[in-house]
Amino acid sequence: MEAQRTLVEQCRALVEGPVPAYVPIVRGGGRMRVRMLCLGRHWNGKTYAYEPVRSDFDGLPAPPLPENLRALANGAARTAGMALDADLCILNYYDADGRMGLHQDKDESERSLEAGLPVVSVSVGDTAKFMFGGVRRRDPAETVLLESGDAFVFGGPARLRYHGVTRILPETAPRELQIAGRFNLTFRQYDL
Ligand SMILES: O=C(O)CCC(=O)C(=O)O
Repeated sequence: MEAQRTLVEQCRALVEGPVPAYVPIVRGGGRMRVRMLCLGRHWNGKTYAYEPVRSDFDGLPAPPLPENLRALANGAARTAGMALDADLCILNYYDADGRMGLHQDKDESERSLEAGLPVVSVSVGDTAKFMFGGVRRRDPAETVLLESGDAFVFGGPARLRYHGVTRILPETAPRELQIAGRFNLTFRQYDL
């Protein structure tokens, strides 16, 4: 719980920091239902490509990926039996109405995707209803409840499985965290 509390504080400081989180407008014109901050590299919601600065928003540089977060991700991957040297993280804040449509994480380098380097997802705060599907959009998806403190790792043949968040379950965060909503951090390794 102490580690979760520290992580919540760090996430808060990052999203309210000098390069604050924002609500991306994606290439179809839709507003995402999260506040997003990319660390290490910026994911551009208009081009679906990574870049050093936020050219789809305010031109500010993506803040560096903090070393303790990188170590957290690499350790979670190792625990799941996979190797990762995370170099970027997408930090999302979901309020009670937050969600994320079904998608694949496939904007990292071809070499990273071909090697099946895992995505490590770490959650703190309210529980999320997370959908985990197959490698084709039409494949059936299972629902997994991601609770505060959970890490979910998908790599190897699962690296390109579709996933998304259908709902946040309000007021399910541990009381000690004093948080309404949810932070999710997804770590990836852009290149080998
Ligand atoms: O919030 C989550 O659990 C999923 C986040 C996600 O899919 C992403 O950042 O690509």
